[in-house]
Amino acid sequence: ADIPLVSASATTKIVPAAVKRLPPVTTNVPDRREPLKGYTKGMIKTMTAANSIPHFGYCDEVNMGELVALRNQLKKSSADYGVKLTFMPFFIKAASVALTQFPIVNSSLDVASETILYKGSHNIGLAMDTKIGLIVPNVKNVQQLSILEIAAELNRLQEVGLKGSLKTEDITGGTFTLSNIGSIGGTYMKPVIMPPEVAIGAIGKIQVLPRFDSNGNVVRSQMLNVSWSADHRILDGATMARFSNLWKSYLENPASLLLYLK
Ligand code: CAO
Repeated sequence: ADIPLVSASATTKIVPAAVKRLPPVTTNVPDRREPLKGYTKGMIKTMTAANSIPHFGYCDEVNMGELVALRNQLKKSSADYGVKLTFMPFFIKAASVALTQFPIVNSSLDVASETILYKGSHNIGLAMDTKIGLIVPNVKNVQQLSILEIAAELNRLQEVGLKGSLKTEDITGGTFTLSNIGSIGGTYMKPVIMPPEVAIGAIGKIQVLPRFDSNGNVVRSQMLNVSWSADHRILDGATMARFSNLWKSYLENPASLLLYLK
């Protein structure tokens, strides 16, 4: 049987009929000015600062077949604990294990003191789409957490985030960010780094596509795209490619992650 890859809402076709009420027909809509507030104000500040970072991009695709099957197996056990298990906890844990090998991807550049600060904690941020705008809470100390614990913390952040009541500690202290736009749609993206971090990854939607297996046969494959942006002042393409290869290897062979779980 086909495994559902995205929620019904994410796969629902967008048809004009979905717009319940026709917009009023008028050619005379006056301009409207609205004061900036809340998270939008914060986003202006952060993204303007991000603009001073020389970004470079690196993209790849990941075969999600094994992870899709594994998550399906584990969903029920997680639900027994009242925890919803999506792909995010795996993306986050795989990133943390890969960051252990590439600490510079989890660092900050201090231009004034000409130093690089390697962060001990993997506080992995996730871009979250809420009614009040984009917010980026982070899961603290992912290096110490099981996948179930990450999932539980994500559930909490999502619940509190959707209510608009995240605490300052939830949205500060991030050291690396992932943006799963794939829960909405899309393949590639051009994510913007959250200063003082030095890298961010954007994840597209899992798609069923034809790919060749090792025997040269075309097989039905569940493919996911990742788009990294990194600070080219201290990171180079080769480092990001190696980091991405490692992250990808944990997702393509999720059993290999077991070796590093605490
Ligand atoms: N491909 C396929 N399916 C995906 C998917 C992907 N990339 N990402 C999520 N899904 C699935 C989930 O597994 C879940 O499926 P089930 O219902 O079968 O369990 C379903 O879609 C809904 O997931 P979710 O969105 O509730 O949870 P999540 O942990 O995957 O993602 C969050 C959480 C907060 C990252 C997401 O809700 C969100 O806000 N994404 C948007 C991020 C964004 O706006 N980025 C842009 C920032 S720059 O402007």
